[in-house]
This record gives sequence, C-alpha cells and structure tokens, in this order.
Amino acid sequence: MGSDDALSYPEDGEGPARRVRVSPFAPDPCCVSNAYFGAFVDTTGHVTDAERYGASFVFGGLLPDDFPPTRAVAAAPWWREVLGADWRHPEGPGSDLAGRENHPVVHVSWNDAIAYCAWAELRLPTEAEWEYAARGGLEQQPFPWGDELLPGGRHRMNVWNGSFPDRNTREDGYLGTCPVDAFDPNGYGLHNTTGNVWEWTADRFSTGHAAGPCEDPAGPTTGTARVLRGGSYLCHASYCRRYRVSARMANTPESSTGNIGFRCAGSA
Ligand SMILES: [Cu+2]
Repeated sequence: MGSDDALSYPEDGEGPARRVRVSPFAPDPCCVSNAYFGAFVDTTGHVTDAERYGASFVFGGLLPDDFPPTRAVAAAPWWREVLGADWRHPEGPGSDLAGRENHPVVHVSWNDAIAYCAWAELRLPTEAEWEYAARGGLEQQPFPWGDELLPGGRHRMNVWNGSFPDRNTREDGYLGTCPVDAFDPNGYGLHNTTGNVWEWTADRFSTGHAAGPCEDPAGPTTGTARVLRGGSYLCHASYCRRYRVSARMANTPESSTGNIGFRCAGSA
C-alpha cells in the first residue's frame, strides 16, 4: 500500500510503501450511479447535504458561458460555488441528469454516502480496501493497468486532456463525468478506480502511517476529514497527478463537489 515513486506526493501521506493485509471483502465494480442514488432517494426521502446547504462546488468549465456570476475558490478559481447545484442538478438549477443516469452521482457528501450504504446494506471500503481493489492485483504500479499512462497510445481513464484548466481536448471522450462502467475494468473487474470521480472511503485522514506490517487498518480514530481516493476528470499531469491508485485527498464529511462520488463494498 502507498507509494514512494517519483510520481507520488509525499506531503499527501502517499508513502511510505508498506505491507498491509486486508480480509476478504467485495468491492462494487462501479461507483454508485445517478439511477441507483435516485432509487435510494425515492425510497427514503433522503435530503443531501448540498440540498440542505443550498449550493455545491462546480468546475467552471462545465458552466455555460452566460451563467450568472458565482463565487470562486481563492486558491482554485476554476471551482465555482453554484447556488442550487446538487446531485439532481450537477451544474446548477438549469441542469439535469438527462443522459447521465449511468454516470456516477456527484455532489454527495461523506454523510450522504454513509446514508446510501446503510440503505443498500453495504458500506464504504476502508482506504486500504479501496487501494487493494483499485490495484487490481498488480503490485506497486501507478495505474490500475500498469505503469504507462497511455498504453499503446490508448486512453484508459477519464482525466483532463489538453491544458488545465482552459482547454480540454476530450481525447479520452469526456469533459466531465463518464458512465460508471466506461473504460476497461482492472484485474479485479473494477471500473474507473482512477479518474472520473474521487471516491469517499470510510477512513479519517492523516499523513502518518505505521511502517510495519498491518492487518485491516481502518485509519486514525480521531479527526474530522475523510479520505478520498482515485482522482477525477480534472486531474492532469501539469497540475494534479492524483490519477493514480496510491494518490490521496481529504475533505470534511459534509462537503460536496461535482467531482466526488463513491463506491460501496460488501462482505465477501
Ligand atoms: Cu487531481
């Protein structure tokens, strides 16, 4: 688990590479889609954190040119806080899910993911489980298929192509999200573990790890932020190389954005 290679971000706590054992478990092959999340909401009446808050964060490049002014994030001005953006309206009130029923649900918080899992009688994978599953049986390779970003010149995941954040050539086929089962699965049959959307995991975030062998690690017992894994459609080598199986990010459990979703796991 983890990586010390040249592509990694040591400040994210990606390293050291360490041996971890996980008990048998059953990760879902795909992230939860809008259709599945819709079934959950229809049954339970669940109201997401973004709906309660009345806004969520949308990548500016997905908004129409005539979109009303929005508040930007100072350190990352391409993120816009859009009033009325939520899972049903990924780019705000004028948008909908038509044609995106099989895309990953986004604008869902960690709390929303936990609520879905409880309904589905599943759970979020631990960070260690997520990485084990994402690697697809390969050891210490940056991508779920090996060490080349574009093996044979072929795109294997949905990330940013072109120059970030101004121009996306869509060489991989997509600007925003793609269907949850797009691209070839990894060796364990999982789709889009890297790219497409960041995925919530069960664990709290810290950058320090026990160096020795470890069984079923479940992360720190204190702290607020939760671990996200896998990178998203916004990752690009020039700005963010977190489109790798060992890359990490964190966010607070009530936060949501247009590039965060989740995948469930169950018992083996
Ligand atoms: Cu990234």
